[in-house]
Amino acid sequence: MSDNKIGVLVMSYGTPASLDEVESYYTHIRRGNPPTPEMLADLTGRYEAIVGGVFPLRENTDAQVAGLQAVLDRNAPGQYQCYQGLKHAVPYIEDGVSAMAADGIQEAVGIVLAPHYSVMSVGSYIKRAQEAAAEQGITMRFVEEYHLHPKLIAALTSRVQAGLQKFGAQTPAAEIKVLFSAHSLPERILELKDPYPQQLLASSAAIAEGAGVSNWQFTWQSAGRTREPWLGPDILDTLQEIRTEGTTHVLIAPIGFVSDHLEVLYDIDIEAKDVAAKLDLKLERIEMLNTDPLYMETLADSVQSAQERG
Ligand code: FEC
Repeated sequence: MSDNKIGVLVMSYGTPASLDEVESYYTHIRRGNPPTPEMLADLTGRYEAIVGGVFPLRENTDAQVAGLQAVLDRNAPGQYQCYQGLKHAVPYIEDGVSAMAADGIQEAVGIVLAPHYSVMSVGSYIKRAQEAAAEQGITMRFVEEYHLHPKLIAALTSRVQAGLQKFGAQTPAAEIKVLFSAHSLPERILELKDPYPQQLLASSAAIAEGAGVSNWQFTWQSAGRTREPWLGPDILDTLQEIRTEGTTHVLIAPIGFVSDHLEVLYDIDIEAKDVAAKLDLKLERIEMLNTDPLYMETLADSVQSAQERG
């Protein structure tokens, strides 16, 4: 079908299709090591707690891929064809590359639905896609990051502004602490001079400036349950700390994520809210990007620039 179309491999984390698949999904995340029964029960419980076991990430990823395709079709009719490749669920990254090959695609651009680069996150998606593309004889280029794309920053800035309104007109913005957050990673990324922490701080600063917010800080969330140390401070400790310092209102902006999924709907909306309630801290969260038109344009611009750069 190709007619020299350029493939676009849109990569995302992946989620189980049903509660029955949580164990195999968790085993995949743990690089083939099955979780203990306690770990499995804990994760299953978290999925059950968010909207009764429905897995919103799958639908959101589908909608984001369709949204990106629509913008590419508008910008460059007939030139690009999107494919999905997931890190921990079907269709895996390798399946997406095989689908491109089956359609006769010879050239492709890869992009991850995560704006900040770490060798352990985006870098690992790219490595798998690159290896699969080499096997299939597809030439691939990659978007490594888009954390300061002006349209992404504009979309997040307006979400922070809307989030501040959630506390009501009687709460002055200066009384609200904005906590930007992202998925923690093992501390050893620091030895690798990984750009991830700096990129997250750069996005946070740009959004805070755009929204006119001076009372903000950055914190980590959702650290994995492994033996090695993960980047901190963790959001649950940060909530405690800012409360001790006198903060009464907090707006969480999970800018490392682009979708409603477990790490937001459970880790923020249930776990962090519960801690905040015990601390008598009013907590709100910004809306996630999902298919925000500015986010879709950020992805399309990034794909087209990578292709044009060659
Ligand atoms: O909604 C869903 O079904 C999926 C939610 C989800 C997202 C997500 C994003 C990231 N992760 C990243 C790194 C790690 C590392 C480990 C790890 C573990 C888990 C577990 C679950 C999980 N992650 Fe995830 N992650 C999501 C879900 N993640 C479930 C396993 C249980 C747990 O620890 O909570 C540790 C692996 C190990 O054991 O060695 C590392 C990074 C991101 C953000 C970038 C991206 O989206 O790729 C980085 C969404």
